Amino acid sequence: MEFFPEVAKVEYAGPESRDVLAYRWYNKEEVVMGKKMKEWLRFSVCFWHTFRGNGSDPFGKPTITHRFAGDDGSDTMENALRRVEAAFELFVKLGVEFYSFHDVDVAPEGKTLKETNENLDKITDRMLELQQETGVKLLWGTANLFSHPRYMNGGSTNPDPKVFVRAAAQVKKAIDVTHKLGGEGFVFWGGREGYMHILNTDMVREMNHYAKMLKMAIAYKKKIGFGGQILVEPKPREPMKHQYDYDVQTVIGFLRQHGLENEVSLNVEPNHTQLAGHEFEHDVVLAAQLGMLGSVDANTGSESLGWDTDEFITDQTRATVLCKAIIEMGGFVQGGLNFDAKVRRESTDPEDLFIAHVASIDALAKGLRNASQLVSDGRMRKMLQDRYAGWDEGIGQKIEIGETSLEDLEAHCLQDDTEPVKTSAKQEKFLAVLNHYIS
Ligand code: XUL
Ligand code: CO
Repeated sequence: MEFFPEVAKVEYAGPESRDVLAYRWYNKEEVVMGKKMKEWLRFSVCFWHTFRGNGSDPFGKPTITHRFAGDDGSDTMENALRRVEAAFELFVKLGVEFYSFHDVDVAPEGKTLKETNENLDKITDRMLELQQETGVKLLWGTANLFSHPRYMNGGSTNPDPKVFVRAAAQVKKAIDVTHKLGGEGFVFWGGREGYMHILNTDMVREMNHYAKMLKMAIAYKKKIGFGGQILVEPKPREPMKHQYDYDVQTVIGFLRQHGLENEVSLNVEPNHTQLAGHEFEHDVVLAAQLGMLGSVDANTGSESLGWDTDEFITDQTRATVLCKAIIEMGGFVQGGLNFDAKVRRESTDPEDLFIAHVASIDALAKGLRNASQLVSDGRMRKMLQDRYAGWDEGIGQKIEIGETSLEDLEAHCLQDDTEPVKTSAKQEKFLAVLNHYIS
């Protein structure tokens, strides 16, 4: 059965095309800077927004109740099985090679853990067959430790150890099925790992418990020979008032505090970065430069709405800056660009799901092309190097290699007490040069 009869396979048609269901820039086998576009970009469709999102928001009921032909909107095993068939049809029609999911996205929860696990086994058996039939692979799996009421006070950071134990059992099973499906990663997104009020919260104890959960996951991964990366996805708030995985810098500090920096890498989502008060690209660039960028949840927020709107990236400038960071780190190893993005509540046609992915895939493919020229021309790199050139020689170099004390620098200053020459930061020039690569 065809689940999206209204949409044909999306093909590369070149820049002259005016078809919103064709690729103008994403020519997956084409080589850009020594690698195929599909290898640089490693696009992934997320299961939760694309197949479980229903358009509801804090003010309104679902607007999207039937995602695909035959979707009866129910949370039954029959519909779950139909849903995975529909999902693989969408992946194949888009030509995307990866997907991601939470345990609860694909299989209905049973009355007991045992029943839930059996449901998950059955559905993931079919997913494995579909992977083998289509060649589509799993980018990462994750356990949803935030939707069920039992997790209202957190999963790994819950004041009640009984909830922690339940969360651990769920994490174990989610790692098991991710391993079975050959997933390249397993994500921890701490949606409720934080607090609503500081007065009723023992922050340090909660964060230590969170580290314990990560350590057990790493131990289990090694025990079963799961080769995927363990990832933490930062987000500063929403649903909680404060979340422990605030942003990249905070998470790296936490990982180093617990000796986990070599075991865990980061899944960075630009919309979360924006919620932390940074620019769209800040966390991606920082994590990439620190060698900690495992994967990206490719989306963006909206300047005029204060919450996590999870929009598809369609802006070429943003796409170019994002791809510049990916090229400069040499590309992903096990990660990719996962569309943790959703169509608007008002976009209710099944074809809108396709149009949204195609628009973002193409914007990012154009971003990759732009960034490859920007990086290979080396003009901006040279401008940056020039700005820091003083550190490559003389006293600057001595400070960098740790050969100086405060007394040395005082002596240096007393000997040459002239004012530093004012040097322009050239921000507008950097932006002008960036624009030379965007057309
Ligand atoms: C929520 C979010 C999650 C994670 C996976 O803001 O980004 O969907 O990506 O749990
Ligand atoms: Co995300």
